[in-house]
Amino acid sequence: MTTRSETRTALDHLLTEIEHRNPAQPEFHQAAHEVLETLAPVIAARPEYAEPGLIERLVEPERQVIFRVPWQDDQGRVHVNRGFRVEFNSALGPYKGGLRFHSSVNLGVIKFLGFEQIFKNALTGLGIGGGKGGSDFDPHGRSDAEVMRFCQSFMTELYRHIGEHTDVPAGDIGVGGREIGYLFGQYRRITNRWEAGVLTGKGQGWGGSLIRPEATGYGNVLFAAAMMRERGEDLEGQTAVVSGSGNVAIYTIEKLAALGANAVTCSDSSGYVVDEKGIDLDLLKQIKEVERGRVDAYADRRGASARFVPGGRVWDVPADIALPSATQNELNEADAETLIRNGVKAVSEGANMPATPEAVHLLQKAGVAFGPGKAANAGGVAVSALEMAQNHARTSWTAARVEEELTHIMNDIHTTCHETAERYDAPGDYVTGANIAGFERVADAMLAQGVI
Ligand code: NDP
Ligand code: 2IT
Repeated sequence: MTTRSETRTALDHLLTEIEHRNPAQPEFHQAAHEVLETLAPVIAARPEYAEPGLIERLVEPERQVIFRVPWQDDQGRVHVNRGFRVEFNSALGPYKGGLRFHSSVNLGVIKFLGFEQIFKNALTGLGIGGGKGGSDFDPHGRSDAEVMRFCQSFMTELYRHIGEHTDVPAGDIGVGGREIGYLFGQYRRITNRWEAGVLTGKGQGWGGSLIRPEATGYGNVLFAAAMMRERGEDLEGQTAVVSGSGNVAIYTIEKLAALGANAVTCSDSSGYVVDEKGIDLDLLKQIKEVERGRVDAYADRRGASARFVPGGRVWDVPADIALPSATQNELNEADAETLIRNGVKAVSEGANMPATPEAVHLLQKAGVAFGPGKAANAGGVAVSALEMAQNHARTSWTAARVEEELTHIMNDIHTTCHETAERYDAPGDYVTGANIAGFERVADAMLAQGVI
C-alpha cells in the first residue's frame, strides 16, 4: 500500500520530467501541476491508479498535429500562420474541444487547454474525449473575406484529422458562429459529406443547437449559484464583476440578470468598463457581436453611469462575486487580495485557468468559494455534446429542453465536485473535487481499455 506522501513524491518526480520533456510550455506545466498536485489522495486510496504508466499516458497527448496555414489578405499579400490540433485523450469518446484563434496561441497553450478539456469533458458525464486546436492567426481588424479565406485554408489541412466519430472541434477565443460557418462550409466542400456532427456551435438553421451560444456563460452562473446555495445564499441582489466581453462574458451577464444579480463590469484587452447601473446587454451585444468594436465605445454611448478605464483591472471594482471570462492568468495574487479585501464571496471561472495558482490558494485560504474552470465552464462543451446527439438523431430540441438539460448537468457537476472533495478530506475544495472526479472517470476507462 503506497502512502499519500510516497505518492506525492512520485507525482513530483513526474512533474519535473514533464517540465523537461515539454520545454517552453509554461501554461501546460501550470495545468499539469494544478491537476497532479491534487491526485495523491485518490492514487493512494485506489492502488489500481498507481499502475506504472497510467499518469504518464494521461499527460502525453495521443496525437499532435501542427500545420502551415497560408492565406491572402484583401491586398493580395500572403500570410503564413501555424495551425494546431492536439488530440489528447479519447478514452471516453471522440476528441472534443474548441479552436482558438489568437496571436498568443502556441503548442503549449493548446496543450494546456487540451489537458483541461479531458477532465472537464469527463465531468459532464457525457461521452466525449479531450482535444483542442487553433492558430496564432489574429482575427482583430480582418475583413469577413479575410477570415473566410483563413478558415478555408485552415480546414484544408484540418479536415483529414476530424470527423463526427473521431474529433469534433468547436469555438473558443476568436472562433464564434461566423468562423464555424466558414469552417463547416469548407469541410463539406472537401469531403462531399453533410456530416453535421463534425463541428459544434453551428448556426441554428443548419444543425446548431439552441442555447449553445449561451451555454458556457449560463452554465457558469448556474455553477456559481450552486456554490452560493451551499453557503446558504443565492444570487439575488448580488453585485458581480465579469471580465471579457466575448461569448462567455456576454451570456454570463445575461444569466446573472435573469437570476436577479447585477453585473457592473466587462472588459477587453484595451481596458474595462464599469457601469454603476449594471451592464446594458443590448448595447454591449450591439457593439461586440454586431459591430465587432471595443469596450470603450460602450462607455461613450451609455452615458453618465459608465466609464472606461484604459488598461485597468476589473478586479479593482468591489463585488460579491467574480466571474473571470476572458483568458488564462488574468486574475493574479494581487487581484485576489483586492477581491478578498472587498469582501468577495465566490469566484467562478468562465475562462480556462484565468486565476493563477497563487490567486487560487489565497482565495481558498480566505474561505471564498472557488469554482475551477473545468467544472464551472463545462456547460459549453456539455451543450456541444447535446448538439452532437441532436445531429446524430437528425432532430432538434427546444430551447427549454436544452436549458433544462444544461441546468441538470451543471447541478450534477457541482454535486459531484462537492461530494468528491468531502470524500477525500478536502471539504469545500472544488479544485480537488473536480480534478479527482474527472480523473477517476478517465482513468477507469483507460485502465479498462489497456495500454494504448
Ligand atoms: P471570445 O473571443 O468571444 O472573447 C474573448 C474575450 O476575452 C474578449 O473580450 C477578448 O478581448 C478578451 N481577451 C482574450 N484574450 C485576452 C488577453 N490576452 N488579454 C485581455 N483580454 C483578452 O472568447 P470566449 O468568450 O469564447 O472565451 C473566453 C474564455 O472562455 C477563454 O478562456 C475560453 O477558453 C473560455 N471558454 C470558452 C468556451 C466557449 O464555449 N466559447 C467554453 C469554455 C471556456 P479582445 O477582443 O480585446 O482580445
Ligand atoms: O473550453 C471549452 O470548453 C470550449 N471552448 C468549448 C469546447 C466545445 O467543444 O464546445
